[in-house]
Amino acid sequence: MRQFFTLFILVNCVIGVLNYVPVDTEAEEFLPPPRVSYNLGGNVGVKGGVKGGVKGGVKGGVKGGVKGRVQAGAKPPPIRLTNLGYTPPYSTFITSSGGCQNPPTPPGNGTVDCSRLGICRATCFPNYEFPNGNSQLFVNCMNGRWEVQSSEWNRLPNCGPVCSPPCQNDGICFAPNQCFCSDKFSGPQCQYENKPCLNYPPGPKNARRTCGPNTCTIACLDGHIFPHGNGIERMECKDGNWVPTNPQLVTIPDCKPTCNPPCENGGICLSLNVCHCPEKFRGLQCQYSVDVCNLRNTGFNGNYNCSGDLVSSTCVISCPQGSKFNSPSSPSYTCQYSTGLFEPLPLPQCVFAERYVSLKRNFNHSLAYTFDKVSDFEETVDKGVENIFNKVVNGAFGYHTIDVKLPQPGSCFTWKGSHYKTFDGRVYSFNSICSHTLVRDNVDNTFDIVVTNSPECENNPETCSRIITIFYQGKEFKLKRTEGGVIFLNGKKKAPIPSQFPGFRITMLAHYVYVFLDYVQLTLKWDGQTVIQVEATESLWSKTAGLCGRLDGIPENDLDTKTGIKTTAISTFASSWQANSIDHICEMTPNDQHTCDDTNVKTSQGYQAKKFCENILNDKRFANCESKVSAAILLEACKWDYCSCESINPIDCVCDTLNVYVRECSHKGVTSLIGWRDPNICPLKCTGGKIYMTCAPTGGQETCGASVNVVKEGEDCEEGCYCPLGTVLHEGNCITREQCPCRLRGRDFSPESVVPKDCNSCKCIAGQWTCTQISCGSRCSALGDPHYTTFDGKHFDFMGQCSYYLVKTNTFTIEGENVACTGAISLALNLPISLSSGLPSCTKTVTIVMDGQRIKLKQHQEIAINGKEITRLPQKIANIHIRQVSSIFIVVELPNGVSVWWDGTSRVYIDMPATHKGLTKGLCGTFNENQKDDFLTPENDVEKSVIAFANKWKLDEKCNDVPDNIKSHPCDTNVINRAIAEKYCKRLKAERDIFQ
Ligand SMILES: [Ca+2]
Ligand SMILES: [Ca+2]
Repeated sequence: MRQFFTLFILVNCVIGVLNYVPVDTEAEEFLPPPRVSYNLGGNVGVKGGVKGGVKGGVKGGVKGGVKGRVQAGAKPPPIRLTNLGYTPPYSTFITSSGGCQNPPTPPGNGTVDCSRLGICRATCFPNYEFPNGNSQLFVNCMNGRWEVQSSEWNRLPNCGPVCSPPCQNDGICFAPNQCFCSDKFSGPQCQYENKPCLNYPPGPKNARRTCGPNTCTIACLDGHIFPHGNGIERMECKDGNWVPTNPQLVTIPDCKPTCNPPCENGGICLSLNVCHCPEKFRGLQCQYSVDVCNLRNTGFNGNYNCSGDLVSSTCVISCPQGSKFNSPSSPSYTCQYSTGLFEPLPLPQCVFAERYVSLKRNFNHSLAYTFDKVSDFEETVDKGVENIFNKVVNGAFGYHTIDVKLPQPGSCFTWKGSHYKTFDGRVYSFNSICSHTLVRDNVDNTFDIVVTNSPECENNPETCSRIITIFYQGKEFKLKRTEGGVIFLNGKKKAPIPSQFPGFRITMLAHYVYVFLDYVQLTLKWDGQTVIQVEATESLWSKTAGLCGRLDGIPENDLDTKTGIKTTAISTFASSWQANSIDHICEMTPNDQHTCDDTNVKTSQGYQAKKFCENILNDKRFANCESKVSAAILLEACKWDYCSCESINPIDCVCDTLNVYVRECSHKGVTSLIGWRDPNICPLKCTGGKIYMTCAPTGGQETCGASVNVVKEGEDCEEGCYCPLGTVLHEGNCITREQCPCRLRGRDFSPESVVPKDCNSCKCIAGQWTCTQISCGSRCSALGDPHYTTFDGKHFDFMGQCSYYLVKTNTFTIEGENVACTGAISLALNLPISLSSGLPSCTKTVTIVMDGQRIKLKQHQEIAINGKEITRLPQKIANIHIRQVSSIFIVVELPNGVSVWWDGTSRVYIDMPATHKGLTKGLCGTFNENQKDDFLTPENDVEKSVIAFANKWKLDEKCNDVPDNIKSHPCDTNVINRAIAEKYCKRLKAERDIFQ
């Protein structure tokens, strides 16, 4: 850095010296003999002077000052990059045609060369420019005076350094591409807040998260809102933590789907426009009472057996034994909830020989009514519809059953590369090397999940795994296993796990990969090998298709082919769901030939398999499962595993089938058998100090970093290998929290490392940076056309044209003198004529009063101390140091640590140390980390309006207050400029990602 800086300055001086050399005289206007150009070091001996002066100054400055201050907050020592006391080489100048005796004074950081016609050209050094953004200006000699062409400048302004990209957050561009940051910010462009938020906040479900370094916007996806009704919320980084800007929120909740029209009668909006109705209501919005289609209300007096869904109910009617219809009957009668009418009409009636009464009973999901003959009445037992049904039929009694299939969640599996269990409980097996649609949304086509066996499956079942492709929201995601572990592809690009996209989350729990398709409420769990579990909520009821079948409570339709044909042939069904791509068609017919031979012959392998599987599936450890899921459905799959097993111990081959059995039971709510594994049966081997647990530790596996945890509460029970209590996971091993390294901007730091951060220091303790909490100083600025930023960061514009207290304390004051931005200042700021004609005001001088000393900083860096002009810098008076800190800025350092930066034109910055908290008033506000009281007046009232506040801080009562009619923002009074202003200003405000 030091070398670079020295070199840089030398290069600039060399450029200046080169310009000094007279050039070829043959060309036209600009080449008077002798042609000379003047550089800044005019009064310094060319060789030795440049070397000694510049080098020495820069050295000290860079080491202790500029660099040190930028990084660690030290104060800049005196450096003099330029010599503004110009002594022109008169002897070489030829009197110009306008009557000027001397050449014009060259600008700071620039040169001048002249033609014989009395026209001179001022050129800025590279990486410098004039205040109007040009790098050249022309100067004419008129009536013995030099005038800057097409301007009101009465002398050449200095060239200022250019920082590109520009300094942010009130950083001062004090040398080319060198920003001097205030205490609160750091980075090359002062773009980093000093206590940055190291990770982005977790994104809620069904939301899109957009983050900059200091703010995040969280917008619900279309058709979703936050529970409190908004569709968008913001978070900001406050002292390293993400905090919602909405004061009513502590965290940002998940976005909930909306239903339009809304669900009625207590129905819950389950997913976009899907209502989940209470038991007594039907209809897409739960708007109808279930009684609307109660056949009993029609007065029908016989047996009926109804089934239906949210939209309609269809009943088959019959007459109890000993009675008959009074007119011909239809096979079934259907009632739409929207009309409440059974059709066809009319319904017949039963004609009874004897008198019957009816009894009504309620069951879990169905209703059953019995007609009992009065004399034969007996108490029936609530054991479900079937028992009652049999009893009443056998006893020649009447019945009513209403069997309504209300939406329910479901769980589908595939495992061992050949077994499948549908949502509705069908289990079947086949082998295929082709890709198949495991499950898809057959109604809205929102997703499609395709599975393929990896090439190893054919010859090496040990390393067989599935390749999963998910088509969702116009994107393709792929999951597959490689030697290095599971990889996740977003399109063609490898993406990390965990990751989160709108409506899509992926994470790992132990060795399981979890994929959440939040938008359609589908969860996919993969053990990284062949076990895949697909969990669908009620919102996918009647919508799914593929090898998982249609989730509708009807197992009989689960083997329907893609074109809807009923079949019992697994190979026909499976081949219909082959997922062929345009460029690859798989022509193999799925093989559903069972691996076992005849089961009936006692010596056969099939017989052995049956015995083994019945035994293991009926083991007492699974006893609690039997009531929810019959083990019998997995018998054939287990036999298949046994007969194709190449391991010495057949139990090794049926572990996945047992795992599926337990997971299905767990999905149905049986949690008591989650810890089914033991050292003899299907143990999980753990490495890296991990131990087997049936559920992840609360909140998921802790890791060293504050990892992006995309698992929500209730989604985190997964068996596997986890770090024991008191340890955390780091690169595959369990270590104590104290051993964790810390990360900062992509780099690891070992425990106990210390890094400086602004005026504080941070130490790596247990994987977290712990920073000292020294409060830091702050910077107030008054820039050009009147933009003010207070110490507490409040921005305001004020057009007053008097002198005002920028800072007033009990021990010193800093005053700013504002004038109309006309003439030189206006031009310096490159203001359009339309503006400079009236409204804006600019700082013209800054005056610091302390300990009886009065230091006035004026235009062109002229300085007066107690009314006396000074010509040389640095100066020291009553412990107040005044020095040139760069080619542009003068800084005044007060003994109490306050420093004032002035650019000699219109920009003033005031750095206030933390020791002055609570002590300041004036246009720079009350420095107390509270913006709300920044408009404090001398009378200790807090004003609401800028003008009322600022007018009260003027020094001279006689100076006119800003009239009320200037209250409006210039963009409001000049609407034609608004769009272009916003375009340019947006660049300054553009947020940059600190992790990019
Ligand atoms: Ca089904
Ligand atoms: Ca304040």
